[in-house]
Amino acid sequence: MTALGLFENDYDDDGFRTCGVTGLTIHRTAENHVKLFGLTAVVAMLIGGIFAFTVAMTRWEVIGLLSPSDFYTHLSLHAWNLLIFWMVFMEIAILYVGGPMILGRRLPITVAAKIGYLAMLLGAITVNISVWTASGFPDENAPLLTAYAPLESPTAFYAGVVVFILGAIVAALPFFLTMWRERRENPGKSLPLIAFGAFVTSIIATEALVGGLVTFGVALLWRIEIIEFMDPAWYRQMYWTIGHGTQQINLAAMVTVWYFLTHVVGGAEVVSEKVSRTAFVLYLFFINLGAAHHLMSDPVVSSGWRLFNTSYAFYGAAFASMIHAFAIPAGLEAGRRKRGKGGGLFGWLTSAPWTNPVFSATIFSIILFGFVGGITGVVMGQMQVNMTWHNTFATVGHFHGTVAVGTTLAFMGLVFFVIRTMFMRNLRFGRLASFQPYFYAGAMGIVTLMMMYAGLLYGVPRRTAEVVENIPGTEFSLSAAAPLFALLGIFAVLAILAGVIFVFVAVASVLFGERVRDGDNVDLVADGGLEVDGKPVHAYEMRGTFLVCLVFFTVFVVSYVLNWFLLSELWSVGL
Ligand code: HEM
Ligand SMILES: [Cu+2]
Repeated sequence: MTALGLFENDYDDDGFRTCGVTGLTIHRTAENHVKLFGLTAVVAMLIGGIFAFTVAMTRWEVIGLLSPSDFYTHLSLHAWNLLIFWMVFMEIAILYVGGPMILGRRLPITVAAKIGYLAMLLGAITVNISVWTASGFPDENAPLLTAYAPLESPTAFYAGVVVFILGAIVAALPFFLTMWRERRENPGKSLPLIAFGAFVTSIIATEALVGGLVTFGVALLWRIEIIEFMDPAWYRQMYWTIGHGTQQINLAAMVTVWYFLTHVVGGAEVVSEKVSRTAFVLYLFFINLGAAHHLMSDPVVSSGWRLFNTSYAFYGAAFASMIHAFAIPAGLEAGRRKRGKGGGLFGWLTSAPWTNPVFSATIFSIILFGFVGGITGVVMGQMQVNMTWHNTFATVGHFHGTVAVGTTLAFMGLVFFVIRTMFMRNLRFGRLASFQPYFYAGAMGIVTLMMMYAGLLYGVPRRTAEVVENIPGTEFSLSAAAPLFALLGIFAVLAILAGVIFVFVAVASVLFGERVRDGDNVDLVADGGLEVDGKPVHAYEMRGTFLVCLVFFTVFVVSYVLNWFLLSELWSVGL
């Protein structure tokens, strides 16, 4: 990699440089590790994306690419590579940005970062190989994302997961040490918002990873028969500490990236730091309780427990998301008006740098996460509606709304940003790069909606290779859903093509992009600059955002009502 010049930047004698775009003081150690984890994440995305193709072409039954047993192998690899490896490698990179880079410090104990990295890599490779080579029933099954006991998967699979989780914990240690040193050296100073967001993310991550270590550690012992009996209810409850917990890492990391990138490339300012910080604290206390939404049809937990966790406790987290949903566009509107880029109701938006893929990817992430993933999550996370959504394709639609358009787009924007400001390369195929977020957001947005409609309108189940043509042994026909699957298939191909373009542009730019010196990439900076004087930011109008929020709430209410209506029609509950 040194030969390719991937780790060469101009640092001073102490290993620091000042970034011409963000103004941050960056140390070589932090920067090199961000690059390493970021690049690896892109490779994981490529692998997961290949399986997106085979999985989608199977569910589009006209094509019917894979046999049912191969389908599970491919679906498992799709989920583990994208939801776990692509996201977690990126998230470690985000911790190093949010900690040492934002605070202008070096990355301490780099040996932990390297050991952690190697363990994560080893774990990820082991999981991939063990799932790919699993021989099948009875004790070598492809695990899907959940690997629910008592269904047995290969021993190496559990071991690989344990090693991966351990690696992620070790890789997070340098971040924690950075925070600890920062607090010790500057006891009275509050952390910048981005560092604060990264810190909250890291605590949520630790809970999830430790939970996962217990779950998969015990599962491994059970698989090698040191423990004789595995209680499926215990497993399910424990599993969701990581299964859902990793989604909360994704969420908190993504929101942190939103604040960061809208500021740097869009000129957003945080209107009220207190309010935004409070929202992060709410995540810290409430968001993990939302994991209970995965156990709503489990007989072992009481209705009171389910209701408390998925309604009352979960509202704490939903409320926090509403705060961010207002604060980020408001910060963008006020910040841009302050820079003289306002004008009318939406001038701050129309004048924004829409051809910059870092900006457009971030904004599409915010919009699609909010309108598609967020609303559906709150709707289906609530007990009654969940009973009818449960295990339908609509669930898959919901989480592609959150992770496949929401988080993935934000992280794609971040990768472009890292290429421009840390690899110091101009993007190759600039026009294609500008077009990529539009293409991916549009195509994947439609895929997500089709998934949702297939579940909501026809009750199509998830995780089965064949439904439209044939549900063995039943009279229940889902053939009416076939047109939706045709649309799903076509747009899935387009979305995957957009993913290919992303990987292609990213890799081509890192390897063959024109090298730039610091200062030559300032075109990225929001017009009007990062530092401007003027009235305090909250003194500027935010009426555009207000209108957008009203639209958001209207969609919310309509979705809510429609869900109750459509699903009760579908299942004829109580008749
Ligand atoms: C072009 C992009 C993508 C397409 C076309 C796609 C398509 C699909 C399809 C058709 C399923 C199968 C659902 C079923 O039969 O139950 C699926 C499952 C899944 N996808 Fe994707 N997906 C894409 C991107 C992503 C991304 C970016 C992520 C995560 C970051 C992701 C995470 C998952 C997960 C976790 C599952 C469920 C696995 C399970 O049930 O255990 N997908 N996807
Ligand atoms: Cu969840």
